[in-house]
Amino acid sequence: MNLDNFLRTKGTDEDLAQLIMLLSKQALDIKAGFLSARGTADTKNVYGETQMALDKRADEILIAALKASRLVNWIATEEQPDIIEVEGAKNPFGVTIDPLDGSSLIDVNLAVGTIVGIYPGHVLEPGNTMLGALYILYGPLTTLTYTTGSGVHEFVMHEDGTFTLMQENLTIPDGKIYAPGALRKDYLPYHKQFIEQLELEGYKLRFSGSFVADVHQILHKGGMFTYPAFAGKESGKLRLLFEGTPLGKVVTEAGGAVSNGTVNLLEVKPTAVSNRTPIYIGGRKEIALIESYKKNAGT
Ligand code: AFP
Repeated sequence: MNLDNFLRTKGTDEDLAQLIMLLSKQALDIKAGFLSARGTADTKNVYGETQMALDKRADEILIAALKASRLVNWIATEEQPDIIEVEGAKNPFGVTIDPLDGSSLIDVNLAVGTIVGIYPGHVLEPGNTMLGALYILYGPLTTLTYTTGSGVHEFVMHEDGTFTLMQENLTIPDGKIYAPGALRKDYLPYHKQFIEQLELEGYKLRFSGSFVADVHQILHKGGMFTYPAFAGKESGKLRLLFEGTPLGKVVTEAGGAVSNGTVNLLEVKPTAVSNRTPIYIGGRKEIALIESYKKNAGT
């Protein structure tokens, strides 16, 4: 079944379904850039990071499509310093977009992806107010995984850019994969204890440098991903709005959990689009374990 029909069959709100379709239709164009827009751009993003040419291209493609469609009122992207307000928007929706997560891996041909969070209004709200979230993963296959709060569903892209259903109602299984970001020498004590416990239990290391690809693997195979707070960077590295909450929503809807080590990440109200956060995402068991270690450490 194609994505359009599936959204209809599921009784998805029409405006929301239109938005998901619009986003899905940009994947082919973005993917074409992997061949044509290689290398770095001569610019830096809000975080002072050098942008890849494809980061910029994906950002431009998505913003242009959203503006032209007028399907959303607010657009926040990791590549833009300010939230964009769309003139004459038909819907009050807000979207957060990481146009190309893991872009440092483009050069070495590893999987990267586009991450989108969809809000009923402005985006500076806790993740649990989201209407839905999705990610498009550009790997050997291009897949789109979305939730609007009734299951997590995965689609595969064909040569003409259309998506058909691969798997309905994905649920995160029990599994023993761990994907730990940051340098071990900088681990805080409670985090070190947590990682050592997973290693004792035989968890296998899988960390690619692309959050969206690593979380996708964990969604299918179980376990957990973390980019923690660490010595010198207590707020962590990943972005709350562009990475943490959208994938947190997907994993939570698939029966998993997401936390900053203390509370459910979806309950955190952002103060700025640039907010960073420590993150633990994956199986409920693993997330409960880190929260208990952190609590016991009194931090
Ligand atoms: P980029 O999109 O700039 O490549 O950042 C990727 C990322 O935010 C996330 O996708 C990775 O999990 C994480 O950074 C990797 O960080 P390290 O390079 O510090 O391992």
